[in-house]
Amino acid sequence: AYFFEEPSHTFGEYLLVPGYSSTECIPGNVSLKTPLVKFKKGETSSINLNIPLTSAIMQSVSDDKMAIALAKEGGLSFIYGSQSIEDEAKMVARVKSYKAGFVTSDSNITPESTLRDIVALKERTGHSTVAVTDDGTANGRLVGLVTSRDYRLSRMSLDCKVKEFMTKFEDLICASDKTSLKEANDIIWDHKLNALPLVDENQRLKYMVFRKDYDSHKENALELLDDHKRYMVGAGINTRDYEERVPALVEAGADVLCIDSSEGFSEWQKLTIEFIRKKYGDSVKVGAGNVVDKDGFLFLAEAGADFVKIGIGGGSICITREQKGIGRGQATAVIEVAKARDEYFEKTGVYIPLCSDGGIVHDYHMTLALAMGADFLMLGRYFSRFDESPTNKVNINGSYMKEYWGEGSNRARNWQRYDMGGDKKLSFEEGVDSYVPYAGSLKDNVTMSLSKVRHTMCNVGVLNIPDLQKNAKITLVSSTSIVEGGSHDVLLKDKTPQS
Ligand code: MZP
Repeated sequence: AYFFEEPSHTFGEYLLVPGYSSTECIPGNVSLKTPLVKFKKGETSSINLNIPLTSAIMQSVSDDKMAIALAKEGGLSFIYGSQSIEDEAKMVARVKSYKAGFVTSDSNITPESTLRDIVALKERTGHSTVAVTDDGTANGRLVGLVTSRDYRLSRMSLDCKVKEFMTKFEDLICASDKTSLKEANDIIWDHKLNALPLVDENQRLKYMVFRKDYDSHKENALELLDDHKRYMVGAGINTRDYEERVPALVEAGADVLCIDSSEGFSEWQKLTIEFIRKKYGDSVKVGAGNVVDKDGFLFLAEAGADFVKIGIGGGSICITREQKGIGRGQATAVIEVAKARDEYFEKTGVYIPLCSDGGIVHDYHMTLALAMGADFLMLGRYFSRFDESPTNKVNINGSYMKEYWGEGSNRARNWQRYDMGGDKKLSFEEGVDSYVPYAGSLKDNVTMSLSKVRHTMCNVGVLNIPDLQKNAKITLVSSTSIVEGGSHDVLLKDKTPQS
C-alpha cells in the first residue's frame, strides 16, 4: 500500500495569518468574481460567478426556487438529478424563464388595486416586482413599484389598497434609461434605495437597477444595461442515463452540468464526458468529481472536465467514511488537488477551476477553502437552513428547524450517485436524514457570510480571489490553540444562572 506521509486535515485545523493591508483594502473594494469553467492562459472563463458559492446537487437543497434566490446574489445552484429527467428539465426551464425585476404590460395594477391583486399577479407571472401605473396599462404613467419584499415587510393587510400602501413608501424615484449606471448608483446611495426603476421617454418601466446588480457589475457597467437578466442555472447528471438526461437539460437551457457522484475517479465519468464532447463539442460545459488527490484530478482533467469537484466523506450528512472507510480531510484534499491543478496549468496552459464540496461549517471555512486553492464552493447544509430550500420547516421543542437529508440516505435513495456498476439500487445507506436550525432568508445570510469573507480578505491584504490564493499565509493550529480561539476562561452571561 501507499502511505501518505501527512495526516489529512480539515478546515477547522487552520487559520489565516494577516498580511499587510493598504488603505485600498476595504471590504467594498473586494471582488469575489470567480471562474466556473476552464479557460486557456491569457483568456478568461466563458462562465463566471459573481460570488464563489454554489448550492449542492441535493433534493433537500437545490430546486428552482433555491436556484433563483442564489442566482440573484450572483451564485449558482445545481438542480438535483435524483428525480425524473422531465421534472429536472422543468425546474431548469422555470429558472431560465424567470424574469428578474421585470413587469409585463398585463400587470393591470392601479393605485386602486389591493395588495391581494399584487400577490396574485406575482404568483401568476413569477415576477418579483410589480409596476403600478395610473391606468393599469403599460402605456400609463408609472406611479410606483411594489416588490414582494416591500409588502411582506409592511405587515399591511392584503386588502389594503395600493395607494394607501404607497404612501408608506413614497420615496419612489425614477430615472430615465439615459441615466448612466454611475448616476443611477449615486441616486440609489443618496436615497438609500434598494432599487431604482429606469423608465423610457414615455415613463414606461424599462428596467430595475438593484443595488446588488450595480455592486456585482461595477467592473463592467455596460454588461448590466442591454443584459436582460436571465439567471444562470446548473444541473446534476449521472453516469447511467446521460444519453437521455443531458439533451433534455441542454434543451431546457441549463448553463452548466455536473456529474454528481460520491467518488469520481472512474471510467464511468470519462465515458459520460466523452458522450457530451462527441455530441456537443465544447459548447456544453460539464464538471466532474468528486476526487481528493492528484491522481483523481489528473484523470478528470485529461478526460475533459470543465471543472473538478473535491470532497469525499466530509459532508455534514455523510457517513461514507464510516460505512466504507474512504475519504480524506477536506482541507488536505483541496491543498493537494490545487497544487496539481497549478502544475497542470503550468504544463498545459489550461486552468481548471476547482470546487470544494462539503464540510463548510463556519463562514471562515469559506475563506480558507478559497485561500487553499478552490475557485468556488458547494454547500448543502448551509443553504438547506434557508426559507428558499425545498424542505419543510418544523417546530421541534420550540425551535424552528428545516429538514436536510443526504442523497445517499434511504429517503433520497440516489443510487446513481453511489453506483459502481451492477444492480440499480442503493446497496446500503451512505447518508443520514436530519434537522438543521432554520436560519431565515438566503439573501440575509449570504450577505453576512460574504461580508466576513471580504473582511478577512482585507486582513490578508488582498482584493480578489486569485490574489488570496497566491498571497494567503495559512497556519495549522494545535488542538490547544483551537481552544484559545473561542471565548475561554470567562463565564458567559447568558449561560450563567442568575440568583
Ligand atoms: P455539506 O455542505 O452539507 O457539508 O455537504 C454537502 C455535500 O455532501 C454535497 O454537495 C455532496 O457532495 C455530499 N453529499 C450529499 N449527500 C450525501 C450523502 O448522503 C453526501 N452521503 O455526502
